[in-house]
Amino acid sequence: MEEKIRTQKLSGHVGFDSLPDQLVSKSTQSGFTFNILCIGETGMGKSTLMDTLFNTSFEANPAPHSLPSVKLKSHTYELQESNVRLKLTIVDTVGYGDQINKDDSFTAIVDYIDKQNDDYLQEELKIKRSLSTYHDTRIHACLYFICPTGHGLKSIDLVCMKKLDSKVNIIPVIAKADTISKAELTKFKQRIIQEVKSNSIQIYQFPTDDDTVAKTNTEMNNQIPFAVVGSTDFVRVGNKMVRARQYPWGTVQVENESHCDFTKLREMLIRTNMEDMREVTHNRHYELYRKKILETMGFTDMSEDNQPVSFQQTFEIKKSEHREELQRKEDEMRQTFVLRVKEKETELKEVEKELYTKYDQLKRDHAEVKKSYEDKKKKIEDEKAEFQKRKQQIANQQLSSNTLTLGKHRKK
Ligand SMILES: Nc1nc2c(ncn2[C@@H]2O[C@H](COP(=O)(O)OP(=O)(O)O)[C@@H](O)[C@H]2O)c(=O)[nH]1
Ligand SMILES: [Mg+2]
Repeated sequence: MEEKIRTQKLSGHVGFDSLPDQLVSKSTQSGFTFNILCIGETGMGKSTLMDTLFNTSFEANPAPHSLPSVKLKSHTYELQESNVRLKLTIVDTVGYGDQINKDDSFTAIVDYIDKQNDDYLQEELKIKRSLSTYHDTRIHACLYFICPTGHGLKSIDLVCMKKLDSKVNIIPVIAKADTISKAELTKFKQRIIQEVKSNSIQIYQFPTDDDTVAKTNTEMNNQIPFAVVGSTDFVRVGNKMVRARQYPWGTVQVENESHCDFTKLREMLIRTNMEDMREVTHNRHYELYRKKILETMGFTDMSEDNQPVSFQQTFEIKKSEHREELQRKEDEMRQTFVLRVKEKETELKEVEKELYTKYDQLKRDHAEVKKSYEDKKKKIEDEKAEFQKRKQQIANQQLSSNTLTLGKHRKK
């Protein structure tokens, strides 16, 4: 059914033209959150660049080079500029690229990003949600620090960016750009862009659909990756103190556009597209994560016959499937049990039979032995009787011969 919507004219001022102002006032009151992930080898200037970007000094301790694995460390800061409050989280990849085997340098990073998305999803799925006060830690911008080798990307860079490109807004930057010459830098940028394209890595594109920023954003999109320089030192230029790096042959001013692209990065990241990155994170990257998780949990919007399925229906189907599965498992277990009992029974019967046969044999053996003993005993007794008889006979014979001899004497 097509819904017809009519355009209606108002005959006087109503007041809902204040809606954008209401929105501004409400957002200002609740404050903003922005989370940056810095990926790059130790000593690549990540911490320095963060200090330079937000014009403050965040943390002091530099990370060591000897960690056995990559760890992600996050720090959250409350910043305020005029009446706007920003809760900024900076996540650092400590130990990135320091191991001999760099094969899974990206795993810890992928896990971290997924975990932040999962935390948000769990909050969304709660019965009692508090999303308005929830501290959203999903990564809005991922600055990838490229080593200024002049030789193109390393394999660790390509692998890591490829793994992350559907999960986060990647903004590649050439770190320590003051260490590479101007001519080399142009070639280096071209090579990086070409490698990113040939590996079909999706890096974040500044939005060009809003007319007010379309022109600058298009221009800036063509200048990626920005070659940046960071510094914690200040140098007097004219009557102003500016962030700079001093060398024996001259000074590199961080905010000087002819020295490096730092101001472009700041303009794009903070002043023009911060909100877009927050939106893209929520609408694209988080949405993709959420879709994947809900699908693996078995939820779907459309059934196999292309009918819309509600959450409730899927839940019911899953429940009955689960119940059937349980029943099936129970039956299976019961059958196995009966089978095992039968097996044991036959086994026992077999043993019993064997025992009986053995017993019979023993009985027979015993009877035989007994019989042979009795035979022997009888034989001995017979011999004994014979012996007694013979003994008697001999005694009798002796007696009669003695009597005879005595009679002869008397006759003499
Ligand atoms: N030449 C140059 N050195 C830098 C730059 N940024 C930082 N450094 C230096 O590199 C070293 C490591 O910087 P750090 O910010 O601690 O690196 P992280 O380990 O990536 O956080 C420090 O001595 C910085 O002064 C840069 O843009 N150019
Ligand atoms: Mg650091």
